Amino acid sequence: MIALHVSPEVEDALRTQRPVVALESTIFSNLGLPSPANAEALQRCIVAIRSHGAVPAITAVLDGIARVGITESEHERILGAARKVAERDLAIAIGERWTFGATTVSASLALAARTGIKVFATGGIGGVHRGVEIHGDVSADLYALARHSVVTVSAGAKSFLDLPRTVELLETLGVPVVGYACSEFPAFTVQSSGIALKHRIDDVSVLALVAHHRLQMGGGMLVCTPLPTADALDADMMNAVIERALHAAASRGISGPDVTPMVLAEIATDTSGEAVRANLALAENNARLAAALAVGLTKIS
Ligand code: PSU
Ligand code: MN
Repeated sequence: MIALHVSPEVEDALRTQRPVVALESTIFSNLGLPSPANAEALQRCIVAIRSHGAVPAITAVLDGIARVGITESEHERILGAARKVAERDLAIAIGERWTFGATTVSASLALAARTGIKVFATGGIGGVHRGVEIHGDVSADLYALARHSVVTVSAGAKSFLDLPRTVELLETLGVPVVGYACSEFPAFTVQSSGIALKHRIDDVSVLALVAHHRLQMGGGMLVCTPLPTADALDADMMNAVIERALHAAASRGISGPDVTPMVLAEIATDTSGEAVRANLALAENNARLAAALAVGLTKIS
């Protein structure tokens, strides 16, 4: 058993079978979003979850303790300088007593599963990086999605990834991918990647039933929803920005876990904040759907 602390509020909600939505902390840290947009993102996600009557459970490693659910007075710490904690890093962050380890999707799923939380919301999951045939970089998020019995809600995967390969690998790993009110895999700040999804569900209560059965079988599931039209960015514009950002990362010799934070920062600067605004909107939108799904799940079990 790992050193894991669940907040009294989250523990109480789980014990009384009320809806809980887990959140990662990388997106809210200095690795995910620039300040002060990160504080706004955190606030909007929490409000979206609470307004549905669900309880938010932010995951992080604070002072060497894996945490699920943090108090409002600790939110400030989530917005600060972080070291990235993927699932493989959890034991290291605990053993070495890291001050603030920001959990990625994979680490959050591991903690959520261990705690008994069924629904998790993020912005966009990690996936197969472009140029994988050269460097082999594939996010551990995909394997965590397959292994942990938690439903993830996201706006697809980050658009600077190789999205066709990401969708293929999810299939190989046996992860059901369902579009909520969309027929194509979303591309993060862009509404669609053009990749057709096998499954589309428009009704949250049906989605909850599907999620229920999947969780019973063991293993996770990905529910995708595109960001609202008003906040979406143009695909051609974003592609040009992404090309530049990836080129900048490569020419500085950035690799491994440092790629995602660096590329996100480049894109933020290059779009003069437009991508950040879209990122906030999609994170909030995902949190809202995740809360509705968590509520739907409590009505089944
Ligand atoms: N999506 C965002 N912002 C982020 C990330 C995703 O909008 O900061 C983070 C998530 O924590 C995700 C991680 O799990 O990037 C993936 O990193 P990598 O590609 O190194 O696996
Ligand atoms: Mn990687």
